[in-house]
Amino acid sequence: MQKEVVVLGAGESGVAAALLLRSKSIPVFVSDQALPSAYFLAELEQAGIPYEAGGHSRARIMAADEVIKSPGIPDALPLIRDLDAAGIPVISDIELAGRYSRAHVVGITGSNGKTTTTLWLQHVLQSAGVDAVLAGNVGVSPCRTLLQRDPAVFVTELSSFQLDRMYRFRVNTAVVTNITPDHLDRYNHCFEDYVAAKYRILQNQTGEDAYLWCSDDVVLRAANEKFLTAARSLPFALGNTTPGRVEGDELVVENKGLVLRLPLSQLPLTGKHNLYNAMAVALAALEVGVPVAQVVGGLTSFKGVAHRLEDCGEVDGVVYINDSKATNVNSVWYALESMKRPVVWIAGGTDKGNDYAELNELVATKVHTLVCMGVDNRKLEKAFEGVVPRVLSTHSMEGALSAARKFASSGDAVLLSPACASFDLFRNYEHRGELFKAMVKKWME
Ligand code: UMA
Ligand code: ADP
Repeated sequence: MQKEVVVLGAGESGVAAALLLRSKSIPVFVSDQALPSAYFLAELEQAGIPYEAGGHSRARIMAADEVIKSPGIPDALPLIRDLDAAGIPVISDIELAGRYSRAHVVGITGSNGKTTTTLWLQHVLQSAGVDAVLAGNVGVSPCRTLLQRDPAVFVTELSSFQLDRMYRFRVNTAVVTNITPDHLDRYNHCFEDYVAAKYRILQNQTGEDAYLWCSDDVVLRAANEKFLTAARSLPFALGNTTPGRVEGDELVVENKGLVLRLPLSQLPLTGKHNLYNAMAVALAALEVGVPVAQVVGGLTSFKGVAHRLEDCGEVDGVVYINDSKATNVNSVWYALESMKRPVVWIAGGTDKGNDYAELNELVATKVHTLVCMGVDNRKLEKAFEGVVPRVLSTHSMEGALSAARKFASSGDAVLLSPACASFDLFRNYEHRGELFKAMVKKWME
C-alpha cells in the first residue's frame, strides 16, 4: 500500500499541494502547528483531506513517504532536522508541481526586484497573448493552477526558502536580479549559504536553457565561478556591452538574434533598479518567443506594482511616495537614488540587523528630514544623527505622516521607504503601505 505524503503548513503552499496530491489520488495528511485561516481549512474540508491543527504529530509525520514543507517553516525546526536525518524526502510545493507540468518555467529570484520583474513579465506575456500563469512567492502555488490545467508558461517568483527544497525542478529561463543580505536568520547568519540557496535556481539547467543575471552585481559575478551551468548566460547591466544594456538614452536588449531598442523615457517605472528589471523582463520575453514589437508594447504599458515606489499623489506641492515593500537597505538605496526632489524620508520598523552606512552619501545629499517610525527608533536615529539636518522619532503612521507634512515644503517628496520589516507596528508591509495611502488620500479630498 502506498504510504501517505505529509504536508506541513496549511497556508497557500501547503493547501494547494495537498489538493494536487488528492487530485492524483495520493494519500495525503496535512499538519499545521497553529490554527490556519478559515479559508484554507474550508478548502481542506471540502476536499475531504485529513488534517490536524495546533501541533505536529511526530510519529505520523516521521512515518511519511515524503513531506511537502511550506516555505515559512525553517529547516532548523527539530522536526525537519529529524526528517532530514531519517532520509525522508522533504520538498517544496514547487518541486511537487514540477512533477505534473510540462510548462516552460521562467523562475525569478534575487534579494530585490523579484515581484516587480515577475509581474512585469507576466504583463508582457499576457498582453502578447501567451498562455502564462503567475506562480510562487508572488502569492499562488503552481499546484493550484495544475488542479485545472498545465499552462504554456509559468512565471514563477522563487524565494530562497522555496529553492532550498527544490531538487529536480528545472527552470528553463532563470533570472537572478541581485543578491544583498536578507533573511540571514534562516541561513545561520552566513551570506554564502544564502547565495548558494539562491543559486539552486540553476541546478537542473541544460544547454537549452537560459540564465539571465545582472552583471553589475559583484556578488553574482563571484557566484558564477561556482554555479554556472551549460545554460546560455545572458547578462544585463547599465554599461553597453552585455545582451541587456543601455546605449546613450536607449535600452537595448538582444536575445535569440533579435534586437529591441527602447528610449528610456518610454519606460513606465523610474529608478536605475527598474532599468535592470526592464532588461530582465525583455530578455525573458524574447527567450519565451514574444516578438520585439509586442515586448515593447507590454514593457511600456505596465502600470507598476503597489507599495514599490508607488506615486500616491500631491498635497500642497509635496508628492507622497509609498515604497513600503522596501524592507532592506539595498532597496532603499535605489529608492533614494531615484528621487529628483528634496526628500522627507520615513523609515524604521523591525530592524533586520541593518548596516545603514551605505546610505550615508545619498541621505546626506537628498534627505533634509528623517522621520523614524517604529517602536524602538534608537538605532536609526543614531545612524543618521549628523548625516541628516533633522531627525524625528514617531511611533505610528499618523504621527510619522503628520511630522512629514509639517516639515515638507512645496517641491519636496515624502518617501516611505522603511529599510525594516513592519511587524512592530503593522500586520505586514501591505498594511503599512495602505495606511500611508489612505491618509494621503484623505488629505487630497
Ligand atoms: N506552520 C507550521 N509549522 C511551523 C511553522 C508554520 O505548520 O513550524 C504553518 C503556519 O501555522 C501556517 C503555515 O505554516 O498556517 C504557513 O506557511 P507559510 O508561512 O509557508 O505560508 P504560505 O501561505 O504557504 O505562503 C508561502 C510563502 N510564505 C513564506 O515564504 C513565509 C508566501 O510568500 C508565498 O506567496 C506562498 O507560499 C505561495 O508560494 C510570502 C513571503 O513573505 C509572501 N515570502 C518571503 C518574502 O517574500 O520575503 C520569502
Ligand atoms: P522582492 O519581490 O524581491 O521583494 P519587489 O519587486 O517587491 O522585490 O521590490 C522590493 C523593493 O525593492 C521595493 O522597494 C522596490 O522599489 C525595490 N526594487 C525593485 N527592483 C529592484 C532591483 N532590481 N534592485 C534593488 N531594489 C529593487
